[in-house]
Amino acid sequence: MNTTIESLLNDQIKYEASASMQYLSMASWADANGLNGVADFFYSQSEEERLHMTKLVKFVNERGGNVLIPQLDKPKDSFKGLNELFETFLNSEMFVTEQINHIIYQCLQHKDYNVHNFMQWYVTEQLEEEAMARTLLDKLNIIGDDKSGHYMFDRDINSIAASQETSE
Ligand code: OFO
Repeated sequence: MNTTIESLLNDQIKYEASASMQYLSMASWADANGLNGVADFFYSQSEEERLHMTKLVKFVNERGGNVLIPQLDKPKDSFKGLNELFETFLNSEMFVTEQINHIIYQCLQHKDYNVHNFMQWYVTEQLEEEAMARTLLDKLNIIGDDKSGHYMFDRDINSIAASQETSE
């Protein structure tokens, strides 16, 4: 495997792992603040990111590359409220999308069409996750500081997320 691509895939393993830990921290914050729907949503996002990480680990190994399991920075664990929580979610997804686009670009530069093909799954996944994060943050911006709005957002978040997935 080309060493530049191998190193980018190892970086991506770290980003997926960091997103998983960040979302676990957000789930725990929501759980501790009585927002059970939001907590469930982020527990499941955290699991998804872990799967994205594992998929990369397996792929690099299958291709005979060298996987470096990374040390992670401590995730953010305090939030002023739901808006900050979902801004963190959107920023994290936008960051990951940028990194994936960078890998795609480098695959084309190095003519690694195999990795390019493998990464298409991540491109689609990022499109969906970024759209979901944006939709949820838009809804929160409409709700503003209204407490009953936050109550309903927490009650409905998992059905909003599911309907977004089925409409894609
Ligand atoms: Fe790994 O899909 Fe989002 O970040």
